[in-house]
Amino acid sequence: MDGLWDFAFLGDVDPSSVNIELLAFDQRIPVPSSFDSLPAYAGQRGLAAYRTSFSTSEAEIVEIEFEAAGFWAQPFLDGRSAGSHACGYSKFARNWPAVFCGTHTLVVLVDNRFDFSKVPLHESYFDFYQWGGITRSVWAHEKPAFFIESVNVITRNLPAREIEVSVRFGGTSEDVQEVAVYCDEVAVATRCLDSDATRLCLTHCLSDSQPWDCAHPELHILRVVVGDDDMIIRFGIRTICVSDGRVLLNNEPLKLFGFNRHESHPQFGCSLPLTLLASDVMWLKRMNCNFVRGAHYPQDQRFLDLCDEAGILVWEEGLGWGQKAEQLQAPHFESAHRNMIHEMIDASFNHPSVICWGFLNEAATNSEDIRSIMESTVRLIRELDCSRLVTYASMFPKEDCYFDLVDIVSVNLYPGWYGCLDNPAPLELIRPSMRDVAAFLYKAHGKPLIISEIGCEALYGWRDPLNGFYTEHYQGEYLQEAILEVIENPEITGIAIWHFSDARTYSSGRAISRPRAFNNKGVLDEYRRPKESMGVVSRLFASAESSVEARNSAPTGKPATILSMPSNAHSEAQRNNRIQVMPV
Ligand code: ADA
Repeated sequence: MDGLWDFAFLGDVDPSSVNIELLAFDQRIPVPSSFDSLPAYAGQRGLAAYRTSFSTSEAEIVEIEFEAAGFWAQPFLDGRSAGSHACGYSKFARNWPAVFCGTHTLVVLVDNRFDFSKVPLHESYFDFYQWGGITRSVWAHEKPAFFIESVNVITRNLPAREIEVSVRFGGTSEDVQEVAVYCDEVAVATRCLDSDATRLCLTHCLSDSQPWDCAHPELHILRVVVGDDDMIIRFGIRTICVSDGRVLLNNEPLKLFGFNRHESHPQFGCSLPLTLLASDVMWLKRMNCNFVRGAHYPQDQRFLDLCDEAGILVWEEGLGWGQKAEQLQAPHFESAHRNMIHEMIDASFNHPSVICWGFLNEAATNSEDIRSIMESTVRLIRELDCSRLVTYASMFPKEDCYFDLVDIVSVNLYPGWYGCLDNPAPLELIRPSMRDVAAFLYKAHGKPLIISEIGCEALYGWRDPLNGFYTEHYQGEYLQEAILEVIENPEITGIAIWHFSDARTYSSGRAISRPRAFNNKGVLDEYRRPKESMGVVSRLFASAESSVEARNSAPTGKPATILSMPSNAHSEAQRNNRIQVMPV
């Protein structure tokens, strides 16, 4: 359904007071886009209306699927609502039964105002700009009376290359239905379903295939057909687990080296064109990353597709940023949060690149008061997907109350940046602080540890003989310290540098510590122009494999390896281990 749609910005209006028949559309704008990143509506918050039309031929049910729209959205098909949705980053669908054949009008009300009572997952204090609109693609599906709701694939037995396929059905059927399953275009199973069946589960071995991993991201296509409906998904054969304080991909230990990344661009808001997504993935590969954390919300499915193809491991997480106990305890917060987690896992289930689910970045996890939502969220994630790891990024390495719940302990640390006001040598704080935290956490939990954020600000182009805060040079030296510690410390399993590219944040008074109203800790700027640190990160990540192997140590004394470093990537850093920080 992507293209130019009719548009009206209604402003400070209550959606329940809008008569959608009487709307006057005075603009045409692209879907998808962040309307408040476009010149005509830049920075505006309020209610907006979108309209388009499309035709159906013989559907019993029409489903409209939004990859993302928000923060709040309510679609109307031919004037009929099928319910609203409250989260700007998760994929959702609405169904309309008994739709006539012919041309239909779809109107969507979208609201990008902060309102805890209505969109409790969005807050204006988050340190990233939250754009509004129909920000990702929209699809219309014509569905028969009995249809496929989802197809999920997990790897059941790696050596046997055995997969388990779970199919969920929706709607109703009077007859016995035949289901056919094809893998890589070869028929692999047929089954007869009772008329009241809602699920089908089967296994299949792809004996001649290779597991998906960072160096060889082999992908397969599965197609399920029932009656007039079919669904096609892509998957990889791989396992992910933890053992002895290590993360194992396909039973091989690995260290994770990569970035946090926001979906953000000054021109496009959070609606990134495919070219930019592909270019971001190329930058990750060029910097020799094997890992990216999708901070701080469910990701664009196209980005995950690209990571599947590139062999980049992904931490995908729910929307959340610094929530305090009182927000987390509100019953409507918890139900919105559960709904969003459900939508994220449903949407991303088959991406082999996604290895762990995260949630509630930097929440009040130093307080026992949020035990209920922490426990119920972890339980929900494990119920929905037992094939991946669970974690959350904490800002309380030594006071966190919930590391017992998760598979990976993850902490955000900013030594040498925040809180070192009068220290004359802030770079010297970085490695001792990381070492101290890692030793403490390993002793306390014996679990893999990811440094889920670490970094400092550098203003693009700012070079200065003092090489102090905000210079590109300081950032390069800073990241060198952090990465070397991860390479050399067997108690640290991974690092996600904060962050990939500069990203717009608050435009209000909160931006006082954010020059230009951007979070400037990117190794690239917001237009993806490299800073000095880009070269440092690339060289050190390239050196990581041999450095860690040479050290031959892990918390339990087992040898460590790192996957997915390009063979030509061994550099000067490998010889010296310590490198000169030099311009790109
Ligand atoms: C936190 C937060 C990030 C960012 C970062 C910073 O760790 O999780 O979103 O705000 O701090 O730049 O200070």
